[in-house]
Amino acid sequence: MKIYFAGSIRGGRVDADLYRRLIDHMRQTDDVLTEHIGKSDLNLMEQGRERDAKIYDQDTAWLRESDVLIGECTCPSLGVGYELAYAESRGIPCHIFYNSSKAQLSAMLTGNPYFHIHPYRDEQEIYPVLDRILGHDR
Ligand code: 6K6
Repeated sequence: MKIYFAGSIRGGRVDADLYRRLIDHMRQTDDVLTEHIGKSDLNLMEQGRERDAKIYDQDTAWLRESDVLIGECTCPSLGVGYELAYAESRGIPCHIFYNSSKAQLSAMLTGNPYFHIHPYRDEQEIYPVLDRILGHDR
């Protein structure tokens, strides 16, 4: 499966290590188009109109070719919210994970039955759910 993994960049990098572990797990079996989300590269934050236009064009192209969007939404991010709405408008299945002991999700996500919402309290709960979504019950 082609997976679009969405996680906060300019919204805050507090969960970057978690993103990297989730991406590493999914890469064992599937194709994660957005591996860079888990990198601890400070250039991620660099801004510039032309650079941002390229990021937008590339990310929306990847989204259109994805089979599924997996979002980690504990750290709120405008970009991830946009990607979720973009994926919904194109009928791409969206699975949203968030740590319910650390954050509350926007009602615009929890109130929309299109989204599959997966609250968790411990990271280890995520992996079997991911495996099931990707069709790899272990
Ligand atoms: C260079 C190398 C790696 O990353 C960069 C530059 N920044 C971005 N590159 C790719 N996608 C990005 C970048 N900044 C934001 N995004 C997309 O928006 C990602 O797909 C994330 O899921 C989402 C994060 O949005 P913000 O609002 O938290 O930045």
